[in-house]
Amino acid sequence: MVQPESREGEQAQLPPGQRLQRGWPVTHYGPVPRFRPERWEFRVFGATADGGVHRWNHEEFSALPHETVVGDLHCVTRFSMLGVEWGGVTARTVLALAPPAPEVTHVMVWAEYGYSANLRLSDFEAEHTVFATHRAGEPLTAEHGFPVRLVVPHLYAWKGPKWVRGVEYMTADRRGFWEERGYHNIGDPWREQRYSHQEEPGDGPEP
Ligand SMILES: Nc1nc2c(c(=O)[nH]1)N[C@H]1C(S)=C(S)[C@@H](COP(=O)(O)O)O[C@H]1N2
Ligand SMILES: [Mo]
Repeated sequence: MVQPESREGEQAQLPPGQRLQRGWPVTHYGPVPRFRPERWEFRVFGATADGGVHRWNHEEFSALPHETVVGDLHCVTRFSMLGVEWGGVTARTVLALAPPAPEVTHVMVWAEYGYSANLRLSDFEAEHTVFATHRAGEPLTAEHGFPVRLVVPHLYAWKGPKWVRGVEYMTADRRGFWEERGYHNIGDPWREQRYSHQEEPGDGPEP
């Protein structure tokens, strides 16, 4: 039997070892945090250019320039979603509003309950890296990260914390939550960088 052409096209867009997921499963460690708008803020701290902490409350963050980005989601447990429409604030907008010091090489993105993911500045500043508030025009649901989750379409999805609360600018690399627990420091699905034992010299700090 001949496969419909769209399936073949989608297969070609899947990184090695991944399969297509219909629908949108919920995947995370720990409980779903409750959103408390009066306590919520988005903080940029660490090695900022002006040495200060930049903060936005929910109303202020919601008023930042809103853009739409199309990007995939690849979970290291092997399911992928292709061509998802995300709406929100691009990492480039955050970098422009809260510039990093020239020495910054990496960022740590922090979420509720201490979840974190480290990224090279080059991955963070990619044009499709987005602090998503919406998916396909609809606000995110609580389970998918409301009010804000990061999406880094070219890396495995653990690099995109749900329930983001802040970004730390770093002048050296440091492992985040899953990177400390055996997952690859960089996490490029096209190179199948799943586990820290696959790391090569220069891919990250000592595990
Ligand atoms: N705060 C937080 N964000 C997280 C995780 C988590 O455990 N905690 N899991 C990550 C993983 S492994 C995946 S695959 C995606 C799943 O996003 P989804 O539940 O919206 O599909 O969220 C990522 N973001
Ligand atoms: Mo995942």
